Amino acid sequence: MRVAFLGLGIMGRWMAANLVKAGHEVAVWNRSSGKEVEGARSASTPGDAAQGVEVVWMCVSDTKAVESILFGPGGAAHVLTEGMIIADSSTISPSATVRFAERVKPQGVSYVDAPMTGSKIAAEAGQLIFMVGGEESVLARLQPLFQAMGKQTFHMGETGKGQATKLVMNLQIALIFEGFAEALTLAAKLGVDVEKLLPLVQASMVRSGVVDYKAPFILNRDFSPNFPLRLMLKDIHLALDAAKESRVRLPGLEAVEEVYDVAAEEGQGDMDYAATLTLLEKWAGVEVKAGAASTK
Ligand code: NA7
Repeated sequence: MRVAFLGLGIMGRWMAANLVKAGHEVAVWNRSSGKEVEGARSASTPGDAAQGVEVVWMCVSDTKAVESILFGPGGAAHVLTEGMIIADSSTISPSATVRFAERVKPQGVSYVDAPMTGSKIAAEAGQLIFMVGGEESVLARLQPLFQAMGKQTFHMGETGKGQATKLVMNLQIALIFEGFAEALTLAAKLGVDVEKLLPLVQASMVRSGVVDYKAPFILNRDFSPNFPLRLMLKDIHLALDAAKESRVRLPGLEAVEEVYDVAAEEGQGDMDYAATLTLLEKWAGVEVKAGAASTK
């Protein structure tokens, strides 16, 4: 298929590369220059990338970024033609997604929200899991692209439901990781060896994919970004906004938001969200270390 891929960040560059690898004709665009994908045409604007394609796929930071690459100067919406599909793998506001879809509908353009789970490693391996909102027939047309970038696609309902689902998924990741990080911090303070604790966690009902994924990074003190803290904080804000719009209270997530706010203020925004552990450690005066629990 002819695809425009907009946004070559941590996730997007691998997704676009996998589309090229699968034999699709890809034009890429990124806001800042110097990011390219081998085998893809580098376009000068989102509109230039979208010229004459069947699908415009986006993967940028936030709601404002999506709005600007679609509707801003040089945006993709200016060159859309009947029958084209817009697919958005950014994590953004569900209500804004519905508004964007309504804006392009008169041009005969279908809009699918397709945020994903699985971080950098899954993007690189083409093993992402997509949660998708949109019409069944449009999803069917996108199957070759989903297959090139991911391993599973879950159809959650009409446009906007993919984003709503993503927020409730990341709400759980943030709360599960916070529980794990707080447990490790208290364990260190109480003198429980983390290397003895982890096999117990894995053998018990406490076990989770989040713990499986994050524990090795924590033991290596590797907080380089697989999923940057600033993006998890953005998703926490999106979930709290959606909760407010629908009059739902989320006291646990509100508490976690404060931890992320402080961590971001302390300059950890570009580190992995697992770096929130170091803030808990600082407050407790301990460091979680393999082999021994030491007091700083
Ligand atoms: P990254 O690695 O932070 O990449 C973000 C991308 O979004 C990157 O290409 C940015 O361009 C682009 N961006 C950010 N703001 C804008 C604006 N205003 N206009 C156009 N492009 C913009 O994020 P990930 O790849 O990890 O994640 C992408 C999304 O998937 C995000 O919603 C996650 O929550 C899930 P830059 O290179 O900075 O010029």
